[in-house]
Amino acid sequence: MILSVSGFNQQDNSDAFVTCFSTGCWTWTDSVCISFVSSSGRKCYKLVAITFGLLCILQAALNISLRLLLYTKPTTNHNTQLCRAEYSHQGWIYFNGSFYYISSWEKSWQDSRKDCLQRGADLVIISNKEEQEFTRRFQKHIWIGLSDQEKEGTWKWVDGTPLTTSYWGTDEPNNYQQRNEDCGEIRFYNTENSWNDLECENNNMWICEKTEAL
Ligand SMILES: [Ca+2]
Ligand SMILES: [Ca+2]
Ligand SMILES: [Ca+2]
Repeated sequence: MILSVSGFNQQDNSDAFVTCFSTGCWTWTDSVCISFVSSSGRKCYKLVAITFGLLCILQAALNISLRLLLYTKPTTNHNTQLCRAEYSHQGWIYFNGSFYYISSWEKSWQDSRKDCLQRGADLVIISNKEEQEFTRRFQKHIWIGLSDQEKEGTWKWVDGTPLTTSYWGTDEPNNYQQRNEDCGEIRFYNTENSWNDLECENNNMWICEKTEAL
């Protein structure tokens, strides 16, 4: 007897084939299920596998695209704007990559520095001409983060870096009248070379600087 099931042909010499209509499969007489896949079924499986693979690739491409879209500068810019707004609200001025806090009263150089440190900043370090111009615009005598307290005549910024480009006023620094002038201030604010060395115990206004770290 020959059985034909969905394209499957089988010679059954022992008459051992029986059907199992309840489960929709074919079984041998010992109840072992015959597993077979028709040629049209194989094609169907291949099509499903290829479609699934393509869907996976599309999903991966979509995920990568979304990540690239989310990791963009607008988010950073948004955070930067929020940060600037917050600092501005607290009285800081933003200029060229740093926030500056201008005091409204006077203290010694050391106490001024202490105030800056408590604000998470330090006395201003003047790194270029633009920053030098910025510090002059307040038209006040202002402590800056410069001193030669460690070694007379060797001027250093508060972060320990040596002074390279300077804006000393005429004949400054001079330890005027043999005074121990070890701290730097903006004094001659009407000229570009506005710096003076002064005794650190004098009271001045001061500028704190906090570098923008975003
Ligand atoms: Ca600076
Ligand atoms: Ca000195
Ligand atoms: Ca001086």
